[in-house]
Amino acid sequence: MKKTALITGATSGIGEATAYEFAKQGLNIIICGRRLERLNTMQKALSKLTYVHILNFDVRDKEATLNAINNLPDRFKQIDILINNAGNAHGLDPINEGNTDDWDAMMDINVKGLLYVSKAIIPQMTERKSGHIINIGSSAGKEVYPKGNVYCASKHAVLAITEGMRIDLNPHNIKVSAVNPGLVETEFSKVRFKGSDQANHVYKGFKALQAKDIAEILYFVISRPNHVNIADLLVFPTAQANSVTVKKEF
Ligand code: NDP
Ligand code: 8X3
Repeated sequence: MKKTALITGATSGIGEATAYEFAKQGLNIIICGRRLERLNTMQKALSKLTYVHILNFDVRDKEATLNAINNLPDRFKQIDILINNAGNAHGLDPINEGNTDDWDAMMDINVKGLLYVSKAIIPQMTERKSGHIINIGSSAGKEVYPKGNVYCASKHAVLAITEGMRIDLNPHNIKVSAVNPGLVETEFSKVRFKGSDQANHVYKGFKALQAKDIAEILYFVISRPNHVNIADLLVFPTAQANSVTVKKEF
């Protein structure tokens, strides 16, 4: 039987590319996000390849999240793979100048949103004694860089939650993985810099990772044999050595 994957943050970047990759590989997919128009367009395109269901909710809204996932149609009720990808950075400021709305957004979406989605899906996995949860962390979850403060904290939290999940879900035969990318050229910087021109410079002068690169890695991670769990994976563009060392040529 075809497996079903639920992908949060599927309306752009890594999540969107993952939806295309998984559909191409024949998985049924549930694509989630706030921008309904994009979800509709994707559903139209991807339905040619597989069964696609849309869930339109904000991961910050606990009730909406639980309701959406608890009321899936029969064909999509069994979720075999959860890709916890929804998230963003909001702002890049020294801690003394940080905006509290940005802090709220990052902790509420990247950390609490991931927990709400997981809370809605884990019970069916523990009951079946199978499933795979992949949390999209970041190199920012492994090291802190200047002005990254709260975004880095949110991704450090994702890594801690991933490790906690792996321990607690171990008796239930559930795989838990973290995939931690470095610089990926998506809408990430547009969101971080709130549409300002700064976003246009982030990926200049080197070849950044593309969303498709991460999508292909995610398919590799989910397609290992039952006894193999890729627990933690860090991936940089070749030009990047760590969060602050990037070889740029202009
Ligand atoms: P994008 O901005 O392209 O995608 C972010 C996705 O998250 C969108 O689909 C967006 O959908 C969704 N999202 C954001 N806020 C919410 C919310 N409140 N409720 C529901 N969905 C939400 O960025 P990326 O693809 O780059 O980011 C995906 C993940 O990868 C994030 O967790 C990010 O932290 C992580 N990451 C990114 C890196 C990069 O360099 N780009 C590197 C390392 C990790 P919508 O707005 O429609 O709701
Ligand atoms: C995104 C990568 O370096 O912009 O998580 O924080 S970075």
